[in-house]
Amino acid sequence: MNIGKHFSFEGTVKEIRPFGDGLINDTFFVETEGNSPNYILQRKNKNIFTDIPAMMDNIQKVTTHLKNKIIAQGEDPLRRALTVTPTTDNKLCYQDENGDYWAACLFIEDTIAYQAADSPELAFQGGKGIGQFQAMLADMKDPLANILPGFHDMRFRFQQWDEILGKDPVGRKAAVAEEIKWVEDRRNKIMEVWEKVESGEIPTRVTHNDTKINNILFSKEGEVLCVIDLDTVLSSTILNDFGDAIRYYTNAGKEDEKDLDKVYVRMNIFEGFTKGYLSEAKAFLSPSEIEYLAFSAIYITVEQVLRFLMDYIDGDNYYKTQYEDHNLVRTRAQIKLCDSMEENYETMKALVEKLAK
Ligand code: ADP
Ligand code: GN1
Ligand code: MG
Repeated sequence: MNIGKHFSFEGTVKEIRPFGDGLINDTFFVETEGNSPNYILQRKNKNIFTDIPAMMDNIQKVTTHLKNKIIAQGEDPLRRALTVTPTTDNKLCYQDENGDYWAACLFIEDTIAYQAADSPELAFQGGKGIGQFQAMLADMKDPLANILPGFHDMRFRFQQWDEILGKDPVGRKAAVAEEIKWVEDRRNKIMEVWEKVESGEIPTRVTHNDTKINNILFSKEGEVLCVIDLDTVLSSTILNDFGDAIRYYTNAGKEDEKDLDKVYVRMNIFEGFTKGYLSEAKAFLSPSEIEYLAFSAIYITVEQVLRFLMDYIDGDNYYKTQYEDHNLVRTRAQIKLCDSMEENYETMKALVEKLAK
């Protein structure tokens, strides 16, 4: 692959090969010879990120802020935060002849990106990682560009939904009437909470917005090291970070599990993540944020159902899919997960109240 020569990699590149299983970007591992560092190289998804240079500026601002904090704490800024590797002409990304944007960062060695949280201890570490990440960014003054307008904005999502359902471009709508009704039954409640963000009752802060477990690197000893995949760092509500993590960590099955009996909320994992998160975050959270923390898991899972189902109805233009009905399988698994969250809501709420004291 020729793209490597445009980046200021140390040493000689031996091989560049596909890596990881994100749903948005194309990720490659850059292996260098000898003791030189290895790298991650990504073709950023230009259909989703319409201003990739602005996105990279955001990432640079955030990682610079994080690194200053990490150095002040006496820790290693190259392991505890992402390090963007510039191009040979010192830009944060390279645009190729097809118009695609590429960006690179240091590969953080001896780490694990888990695909699932299989113990409350690991969930605790993940929660601590997200709490620390938000805490370190809480005093960031430099404003971030809004590179994904409407990303977790439910007013915008329902507008998109109404539009795509109105068009039904590939004729899939009739067969998913039951799933559509499931979303519609929740619209008012979700909008009621979103309005509190719009009115400022629930504040906005610098947040990650894609807190699934494989966007955190853990040490081999099981401690959280570094939050990665910073493409979606934005000014938003922390409820999105907490809720999305709970959606992902607590699920006993996979995000695209076909056997729905395997999909439900694991309350011990909920407790582990929430304990870790609040151990860092309760110092800066407002009462309104704490009040809606448990509901945010339901909120974000409804949003995820809507996004997978809307993409299915739209003909699979957004998420990478591996087979024809993949987005529908994802939709059904997320519905099952959300049903289980709704059943456990009172317990979740009581646990948050206890742990936030
Ligand atoms: P996507 O946006 O497609 O999800 P990510 O940035 O999350 O892409 O990268 C995909 C995977 O690559 C991660 O889940 C992780 O396993 C690995 N990865 C990404 N960046 C690094 C890094 N700096 N060091 C080590 N592994 C990384
Ligand atoms: C995408 O990039 P990745 O795979 O970590 C998506 C998230 C979804 C998630 C569902 C920019 O995350 O919002 O929740 O898939 N990212 C973007 O797995 O849309
Ligand atoms: Mg990712």
